[in-house]
Amino acid sequence: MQDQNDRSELERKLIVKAALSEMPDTARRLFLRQGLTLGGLALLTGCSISNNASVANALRRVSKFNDRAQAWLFDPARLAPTYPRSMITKPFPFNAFYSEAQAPAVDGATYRLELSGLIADKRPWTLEELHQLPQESQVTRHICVEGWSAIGEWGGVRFSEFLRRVGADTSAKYVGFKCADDYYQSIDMPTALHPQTLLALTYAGETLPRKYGFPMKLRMPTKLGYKNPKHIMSIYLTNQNPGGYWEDQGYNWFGGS
Ligand SMILES: Nc1nc2c(c(=O)[nH]1)N[C@H]1C(S)=C(S)[C@@H](COP(=O)(O)O)O[C@H]1N2
Ligand SMILES: [Mo]
Repeated sequence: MQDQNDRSELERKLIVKAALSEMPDTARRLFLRQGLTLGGLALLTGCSISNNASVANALRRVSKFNDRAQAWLFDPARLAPTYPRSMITKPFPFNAFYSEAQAPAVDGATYRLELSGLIADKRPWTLEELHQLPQESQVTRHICVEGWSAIGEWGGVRFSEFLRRVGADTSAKYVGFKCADDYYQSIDMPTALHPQTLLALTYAGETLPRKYGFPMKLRMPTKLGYKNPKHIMSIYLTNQNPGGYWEDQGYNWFGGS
């Protein structure tokens, strides 16, 4: 069996670097201060790091640990920064796992938002009904892990208010989302209830354009771009983590920004 001591200095550095990149800023600073070593990573994850499979496993554990650390560090009362309208990025970038022309075209007239899981009133919602709820707007920064960020203006219904109206069991751990494309997402309940988490129906004061998620997206300035599902068709509450499109390919699940 290859011992961690047999690894080259370069290899050790690369593994530690990969582990660090899985950690949120706060945890990273803490581990850097304590001098994270390969041995430290083994201790932290309780995994041996003797071969490539065990290294992958250790990194997955760091990501899970990262979820717990981020959830622990998440302050439900702390607001993400907001910006003046003059700072809005124009044009606001489009991003998806396909090109802009392939964005799903949802028919707003027949649209019904489906609700399921731990929710008392599962009656589906028309777009018109969602527009009749109290609306608010925010100018916040969207940060994509692909290396860009942009400031935009979204308007819509405070998600906590929507959850209250439908009799959601807010002791449930997760809120899951299914989209009109093959995208799916899920978030933790504290983020769902955060005051800046919006069921967004507009962009820049206009009906949410198709490319940005018509008829409705979830906008959370406290989370990275990929956590913000566009074209939401159904919402469900559950205690089983539903995962997410990118998370199930290795991205960190909590995805705080
Ligand atoms: N339905 C759906 N939602 C999605 C995605 C997607 O491919 N499909 N991509 C995510 C990613 S990675 C980003 S950065 C943002 C991009 O949103 P935008 O087009 O409004 O900039 O949408 C997120 N939500
Ligand atoms: Mo993204």
